[in-house]
Amino acid sequence: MRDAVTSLIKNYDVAGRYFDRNAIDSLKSYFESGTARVQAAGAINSNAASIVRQAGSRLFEEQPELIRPSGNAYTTRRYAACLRDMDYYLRYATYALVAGSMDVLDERVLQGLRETYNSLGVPIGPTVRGIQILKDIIKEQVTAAGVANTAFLDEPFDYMTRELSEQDI
Ligand SMILES: CCC1=C(C)/C(=C/C2=NC(=C\c3[nH]c(/C=C4\NC(=O)[C@H](C)[C@H]4CC)c(C)c3CCC(=O)O)/C(CCC(=O)O)=C2C)NC1=O
Repeated sequence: MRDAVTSLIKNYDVAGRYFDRNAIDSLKSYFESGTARVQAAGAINSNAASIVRQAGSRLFEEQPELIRPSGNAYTTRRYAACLRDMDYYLRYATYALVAGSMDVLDERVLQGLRETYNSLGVPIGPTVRGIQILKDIIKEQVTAAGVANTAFLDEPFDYMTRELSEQDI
């Protein structure tokens, strides 16, 4: 698992090169955004359970068929599994935010996930929507916590939805 700094070091070391202007710029941007990223993680962590509950309610309000008898989130067990998955997406998104790298998502979340979902009939479209709702909610909360520019929060959520949506079935 890598973060923004170790990825950069690895790339430059492979080429046997000192950091150049590009590397220095990306290091600067990583460290300059560090406080905001850590602040965001703090705001998310202290509210994670409630964020997941809210995101679940919004998703099931928009797509009530998911929790009807023919829906994939029907039954208490599957409903709980769905919210647990949302909790995974939120927790790993905060890791990726702090790391400044999506590597942790590839390694711990996305590997083999589409295959698992396909084999269990977990619908990808509504899952992607659930991840977007999580993103909307945390942007509201992180803004409320006093972080002015929240654009950086998009990346892990957009990354997961992009990777999950690449349908090959
Ligand atoms: C940390 C990385 C990680 C992820 C991401 C993960 C996902 C994951 N979700 C699963 C199931 C599931 N996932 C869902 C999710 C949903 N169903 C819906 O209709 C909604 C759209 C959606 C919620 C938003 C459901 C309902 C199941 C249970 C399906 C079943 O057993 O029939 C399973 C199958 C095994 C299990 O039930 O635990 C995995 C592996 N596991 C992991 O270790």
